[in-house]
Amino acid sequence: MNTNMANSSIRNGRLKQRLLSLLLLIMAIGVMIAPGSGSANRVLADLRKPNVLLIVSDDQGYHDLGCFGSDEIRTPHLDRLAAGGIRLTSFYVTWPACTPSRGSLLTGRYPQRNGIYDMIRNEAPDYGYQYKPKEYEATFERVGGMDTREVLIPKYLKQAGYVSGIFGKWDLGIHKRYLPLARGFDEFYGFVNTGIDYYTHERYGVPSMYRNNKPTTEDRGIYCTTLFAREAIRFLDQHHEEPFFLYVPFNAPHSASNLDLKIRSGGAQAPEKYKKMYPQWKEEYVKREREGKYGGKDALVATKECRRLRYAASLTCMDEEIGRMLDLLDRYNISENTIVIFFSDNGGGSGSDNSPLRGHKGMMFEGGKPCSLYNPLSSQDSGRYRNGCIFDIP
Ligand SMILES: [Ca+2]
Repeated sequence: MNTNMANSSIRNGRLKQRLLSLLLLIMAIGVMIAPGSGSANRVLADLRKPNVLLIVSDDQGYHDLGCFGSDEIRTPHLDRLAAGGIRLTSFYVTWPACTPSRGSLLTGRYPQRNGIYDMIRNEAPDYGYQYKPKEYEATFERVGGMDTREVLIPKYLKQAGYVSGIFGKWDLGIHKRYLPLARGFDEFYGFVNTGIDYYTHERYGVPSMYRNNKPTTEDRGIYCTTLFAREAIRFLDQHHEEPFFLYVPFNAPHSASNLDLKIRSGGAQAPEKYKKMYPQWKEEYVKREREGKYGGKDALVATKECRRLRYAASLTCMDEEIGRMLDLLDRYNISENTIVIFFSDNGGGSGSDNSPLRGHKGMMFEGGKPCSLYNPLSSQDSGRYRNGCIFDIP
């Protein structure tokens, strides 16, 4: 074993101890206070069950929050969360891309153990191909999903009397047996595939939004970050008097999954209101000078500055919606009893600033490799941590 491999092995060993401690904590809440499971539970029975608000961004760069050093992107509400909680500056996920990272998040298990060790998606649209309807139905994106023997967090929490909701990106299979309601969640509104257009809610032309177990186009045309927050706030209005697990996996600031090269090349999408907050960057498109993977010569593609603008605006919009959720916890006087966790599912993608880490989403370097990805996370924990602490142990 050479030095690099030995270091990698040591890192992986450390990861085993620390990687999913956060998730185990959440699961432990469910197991420890489940009724009828031991004397410790009787002691804990009188304690007020903490709520959990778990917010995940998508392909966000390590450096792209004010509280993580950005002087370019406005994220005042996440900065507020960090100021009142802990910044975990060496937080790791299990994989440098969406699906396996989320599979591990919800099971507390490594990808190679829970079976989701690659993306549940079709690669053909990457080359400009649009499936015919019947053809599409037989693709992996339509038939793949997490093994139904895997037990997800909400199922543990249900034993402890929790109500659970997910509003946003699911990404673990679209058959009914794979959808959130079959995995322990009580409510679901969001998209089932790994990426969509923020306004049409389609993945390369295929509708992807669901309410519970049924596809829906009821909100087509409305910016999806706003929709996911709307549903999360409705859930809080309805369930703030009982213990809840609220999972809000935004797709922001992930690139839009649209076959139109002008949209796709621009990365994320954002409402005009937020783009106007960044007048230093122009939303410009230029003609492509040569044939490329995603389109022919002369097709319009976004400039790097344009991608940065759209990315930043989508992030600030998400931050504002998170602020509304945090405000609501205060209004219902449950902030002190709610664990709030925020992090990105993997390293930064298009338009992001992943410094000072090397590499980005999809890479095996610190900026993107499995088991060694740094991600921003802030946790506000029942008043025990109030000083904006930094926790830098992997
Ligand atoms: Ca991702």
